[in-house]
Amino acid sequence: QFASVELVPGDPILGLTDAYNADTRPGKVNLGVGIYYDEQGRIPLLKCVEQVEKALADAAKPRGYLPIDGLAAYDLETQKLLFGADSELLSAGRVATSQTIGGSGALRVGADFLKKTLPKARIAISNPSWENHRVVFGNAGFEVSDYRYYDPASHGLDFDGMLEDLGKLEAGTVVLLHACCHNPTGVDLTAGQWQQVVELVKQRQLLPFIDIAYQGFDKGTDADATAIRLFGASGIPAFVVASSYSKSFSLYGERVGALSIVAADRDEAKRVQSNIKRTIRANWSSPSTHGAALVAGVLGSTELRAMWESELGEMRDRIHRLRAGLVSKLATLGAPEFAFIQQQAGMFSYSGLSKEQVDRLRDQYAIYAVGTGRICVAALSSSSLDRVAEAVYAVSRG
Ligand code: PLP
Ligand code: TYF
Repeated sequence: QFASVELVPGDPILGLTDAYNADTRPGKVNLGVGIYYDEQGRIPLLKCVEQVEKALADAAKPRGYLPIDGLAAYDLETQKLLFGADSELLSAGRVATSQTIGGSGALRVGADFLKKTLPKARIAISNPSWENHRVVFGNAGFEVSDYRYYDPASHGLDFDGMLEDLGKLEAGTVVLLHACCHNPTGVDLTAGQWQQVVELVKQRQLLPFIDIAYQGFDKGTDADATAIRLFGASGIPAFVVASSYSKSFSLYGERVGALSIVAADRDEAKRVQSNIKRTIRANWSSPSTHGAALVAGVLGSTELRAMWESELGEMRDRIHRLRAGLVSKLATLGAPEFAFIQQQAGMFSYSGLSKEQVDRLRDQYAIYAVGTGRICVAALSSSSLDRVAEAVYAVSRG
């Protein structure tokens, strides 16, 4: 039956972790996968999460199914975090939110819904983007194009190119935007640039699809949602948000995400939600209970929410310190040209290293990075930083 099935390549980023795990060299460093590690090289278990977890265990309950669109308290808290607790979109009932299997599930269900509702629409993603964007929207039947984004010469944003490319898209085209902490480049828009994008999107009647997987990892939970807040205030009739708590709650394996669709009014939002539920039913039927209970438990408590903001702030500050440390060490070694790493935001940096240099990092120094030169700054530690800087310096000069 399956004789003609061919072997397809695995995920290149997850494949790096396999190679790293099999590496027996001491001092090896994995800067491949997008995971935040603490100083001890562990994935943190946030104290706020642990408290809710203990309370849940003490009051252990039977596990019925959740509704198709998830835990109501989770959806509500998610809306407030994304759009702002005092958002007029929320008081007007214009946002339809569903709990999803991670941010990935939100992208997939959002893509399926859009394909069904707007079968002729195309999608444009940034060049480069998270590789899964192309895969998910392609599998949902979309023709995927890209708009200019990263400028290799400045290691920053090609904003003119971005505006020019967005300005050429047909009305009704879906535009995938990273709200903050762009994966893979670490290059973000300023609030002023976002406002220009909002105006262009409005004028060209494009449909924004905002992916926010790192809220709180650059400036803070509100500032990192600037794009959502500006689109929310813009008066456009519709946009989509796929969000993830994988990183911000350090709950990767719990698969906690959400899809929020902004509609023109309360009635339209209800009709949209009924369709989203049908799409979810055809995918995973209903989401899982535990992760959502953890997040809702934290966000629903004033005290635990403050604790979360503080723990998230510690992760954010530490990433900023690691960026500064890497840049300063490289400058001391004689490579001041890496200063741009401090301008980039979030877990990732496009280091500017070539595929060949990345290969040398791995072969000669047991340092793993993605072939595109993407490094996960959040996987450095004060103990690995000097070694990484020295290796980066060496391959950049060799
Ligand atoms: N979107 C972006 C830009 C990401 O980088 C990621 C995860 O790496 C996701 C979405 C998906 O997140 P999740 O692990 O919650 O599915
Ligand atoms: O590092 C990255 O960009 C991601 C990591 O279900 C990842 O590809 C891994 C597994 C997953 C989602 C994201």
